[in-house]
Amino acid sequence: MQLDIENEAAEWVSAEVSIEGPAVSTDVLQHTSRIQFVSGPASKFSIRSPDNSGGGWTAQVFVEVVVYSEDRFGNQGPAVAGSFVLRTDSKSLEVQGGGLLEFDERGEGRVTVRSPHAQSLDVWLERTGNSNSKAQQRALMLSTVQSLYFKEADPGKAGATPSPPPTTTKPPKAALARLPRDDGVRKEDRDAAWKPLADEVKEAFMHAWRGYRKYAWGKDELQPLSKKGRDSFGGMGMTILDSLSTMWLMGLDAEFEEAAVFVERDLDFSKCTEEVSVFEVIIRALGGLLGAHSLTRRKLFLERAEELAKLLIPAVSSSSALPWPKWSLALGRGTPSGEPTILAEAGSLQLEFRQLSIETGDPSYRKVADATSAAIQAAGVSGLMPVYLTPPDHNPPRPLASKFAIGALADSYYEYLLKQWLQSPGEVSWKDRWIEAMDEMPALVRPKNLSELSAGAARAAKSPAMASASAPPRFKVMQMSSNGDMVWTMDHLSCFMPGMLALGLANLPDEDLKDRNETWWRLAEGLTESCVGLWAFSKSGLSPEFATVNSKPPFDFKEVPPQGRYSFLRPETAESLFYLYRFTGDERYRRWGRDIFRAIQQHAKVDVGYASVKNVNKVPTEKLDEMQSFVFAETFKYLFLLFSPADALDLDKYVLNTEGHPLRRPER
Ligand code: DMJ
Repeated sequence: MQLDIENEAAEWVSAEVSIEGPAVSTDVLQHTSRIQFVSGPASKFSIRSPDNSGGGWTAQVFVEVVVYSEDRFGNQGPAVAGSFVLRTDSKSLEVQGGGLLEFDERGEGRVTVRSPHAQSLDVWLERTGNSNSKAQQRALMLSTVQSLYFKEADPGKAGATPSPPPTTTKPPKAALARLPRDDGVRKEDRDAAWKPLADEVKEAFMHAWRGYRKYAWGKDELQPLSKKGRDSFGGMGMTILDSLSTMWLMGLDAEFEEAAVFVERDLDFSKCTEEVSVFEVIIRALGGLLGAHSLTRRKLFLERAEELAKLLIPAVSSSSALPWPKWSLALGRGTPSGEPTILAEAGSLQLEFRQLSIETGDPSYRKVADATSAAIQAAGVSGLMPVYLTPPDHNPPRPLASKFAIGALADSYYEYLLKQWLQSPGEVSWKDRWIEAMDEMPALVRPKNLSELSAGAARAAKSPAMASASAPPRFKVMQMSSNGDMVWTMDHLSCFMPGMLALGLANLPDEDLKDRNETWWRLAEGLTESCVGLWAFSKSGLSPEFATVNSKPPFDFKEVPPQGRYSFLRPETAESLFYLYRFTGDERYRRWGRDIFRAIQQHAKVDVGYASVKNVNKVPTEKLDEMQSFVFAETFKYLFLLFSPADALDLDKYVLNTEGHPLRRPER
């Protein structure tokens, strides 16, 4: 007979076992025993020091870094075989004794360090000896990496009460339940430590901007290898329009004013004869102008936005009210193509047109947007939608047999359901439709059983140690073909989803949250890790466009097929890191953002900007002669915001369109 008894902590428990015969007269064998549950092998390390209670360590002072080993339940002390060194990414940190750590029987190892100046840096453990593979070392590094903060000596601040992690919006309850161990670092000190990186992102933006300004001013995009401009959107200076809100948020005043002069004097839609993507013009150009208006309240931007919207109205007013895919703004026509309508394109004009009505008081823009939403609804599918609908001149609109996805072709349709509600909180039907879709989302997600996960997590959240033991699985989000088969690929485009979920969780009323809170939060956390994984596991550290996923647990990434190897330096992971950091204050998200930024700096930077990359798994990277305007609008903006204090952009006051342009929300 074998008894399986599990216990979640290393402790003594009494167990009573009685074995009885079938008849009452039979002897009873009864045995009571105390059983000790011991810790398993060390699976985690935490780095602490008694000296950092006042918020960061003081520069120029020797501090002893104590590294504790923990078992998978968070119990300190399992013996650790072998010896380790403490590594750091800081060139200036003095680490005594080469950082060699030896763990005693209590699972503690010590090393003394000193920083000559204020800085934020990472430390991690590395096993000494050469019996460890690179993959093992990397896994150890990823599981042990910790950020340390050194601040300038400031006696006035010593002993100050640590403030809670930065949040401006009601944080998701489940997120708060799992906040990382409070490291006692004050919010201001954390932000100060990340400021140099925020400045580096700003400089990266400026590097690209200088290239665009010098070689492509007034053109839609810069070709950073040939140092020429190209007009991919009819020649409206798209990069300028798409960069406005980023420049304002970064405080690039002179550059912003020069761009404003372009908007006032040189922006000329009558030159745009070529048929261009209606969707892109709406989210980039109209969104860019509206974002600039929301941030500055300058009439100029609203007037030019209104002028553009008027030219776009016929393009989004087909007989079915679904938008035309391409349109000539100057000629006021589009060539009928018979191509299906893309769900994301039909569902991503509403925020911009409705914002125009809010700002101008003219209801006609909202009418157009609502008609398109009604046309999508008239297709008769709710929740998850197929990615294609009938072409715009087909009546009534119908869904076409096509895949279900959250990434390419679908993404911002879901995003705009939630965001229309944030823009107009009185209109709860948007929120309800978003919830309905999100409730169906697990069909595309693996591992599948989210409700079991949330039960485990609820148990885990009772103690911080247990919470850390139940890190969410690295969820993947795939696609499903029209016949219900899984398509085992994950798009980088779907990486906006964790941020969207977090934004929803932070804003949904309690009655909607219920059991969704824990489940969705874990989904957001686990998906974010997978998105970071898409970047981290390529040779260059840049994310491919998509990767295939193994169809069996643990559903790891499998490979990057040749068609998915390129990188446009897309923003979605940085976007989610920004939201997740904002709502949790968990520094992991900033560290991951830093890795992304470093990969961009190292492998995409060229003389006059940042180039798309042909194959993320080939180093040195071969560059492509293009720089998408969303790198200015989103990639650099989200990274900048991730490393900046929360007041750089108040999410209670603004909702960002799908191109990252902040639109003013109503006062609450
Ligand atoms: C951007 O134009 C927008 O974020 C859009 O929603 C999706 N594609 C790009 C960025 O990848």
